[in-house]
Amino acid sequence: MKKIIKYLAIMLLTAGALFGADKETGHLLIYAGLMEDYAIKATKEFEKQTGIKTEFVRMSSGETLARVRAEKDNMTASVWYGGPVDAFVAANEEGLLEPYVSPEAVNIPDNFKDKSGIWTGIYVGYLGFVGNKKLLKEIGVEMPQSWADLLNPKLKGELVTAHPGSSGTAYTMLATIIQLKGEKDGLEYMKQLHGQIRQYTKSGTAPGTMVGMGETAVGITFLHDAIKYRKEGYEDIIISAPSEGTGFEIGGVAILKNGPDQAAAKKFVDWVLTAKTQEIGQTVGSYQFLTNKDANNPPEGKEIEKAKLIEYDFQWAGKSRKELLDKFSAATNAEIPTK
Ligand code: S7P
Repeated sequence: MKKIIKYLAIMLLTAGALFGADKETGHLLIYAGLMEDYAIKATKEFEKQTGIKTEFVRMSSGETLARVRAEKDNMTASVWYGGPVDAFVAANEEGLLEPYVSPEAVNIPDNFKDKSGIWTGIYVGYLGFVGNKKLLKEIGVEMPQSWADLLNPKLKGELVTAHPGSSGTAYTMLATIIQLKGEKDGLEYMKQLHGQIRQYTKSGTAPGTMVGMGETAVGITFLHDAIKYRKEGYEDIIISAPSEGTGFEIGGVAILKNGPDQAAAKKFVDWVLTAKTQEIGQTVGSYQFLTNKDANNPPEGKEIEKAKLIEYDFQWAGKSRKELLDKFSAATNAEIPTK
């Protein structure tokens, strides 16, 4: 009897290897780019519903990209969950992602997904400005309403943004400026903006809390994050979207190539694309617009839905990532912060 069971087990394993069955370990590690509280809630819920032990590490986009590059031959996570898809496009250029067209992707409009399943969009967020109304009054400056306003000499040393090398938010800013103004003028603008900056942060969400706490007057960030912080008690927060037009993110999900549990990874991707899962975000203050056509957007989005958006080119932005970052560094000498 023992011999028969052993024989059957060997047959099953061989068939799996021959027919490319997905590896299954019952444990899923995720690299998460969205807010920590959102990642906690989503992974707990997924674990509850599927029984798959699910853990995550929260990192900014540039950090995740560096990590998956370093782990190319020994990937420890199976899914990349959240963060602007420019970095996913860059990762795919280096062969770090496994295409997967989820059956759930039929409910995601074509402009929010890669057609070969390299990444699929889960939310959309608009870039803009966050200001502290008390501080702005103190220094006698109106809340900036345009990219040009950020160069107001009175705002020198009052601006905070993340660094585009570490942060997906800030890379969205850099790619937005280049798409709006062209490379030459765009880099010149970044150089002038650099002269206004008090501090580059590692994460794109940090400027919102710094402004909320009154450490600095203005930040560049995703507007839904500023709304979250205002609702959480930073009452002096005000927001605006630049009148020349602004960039936006598609926050994505993707499967990492050679990740240890491809079967659980696929289940997770199927699950996060459903309307019900996407609606989890707003229960913990993540107010992005949702990509599933049946999902209910958070009412908090109403405040920003009229922002003027540019036709942001995610393929171009992802493929140009290294080149643009090199040019940004040459123009500004700004160093990537460690925290
Ligand atoms: O979850 C909030 C959110 O703004 O965080 C991501 C954001 O880019 C922060 O990551 P970085 O530190 O890499 O900038 C967005 O995808 C998301 O909407």
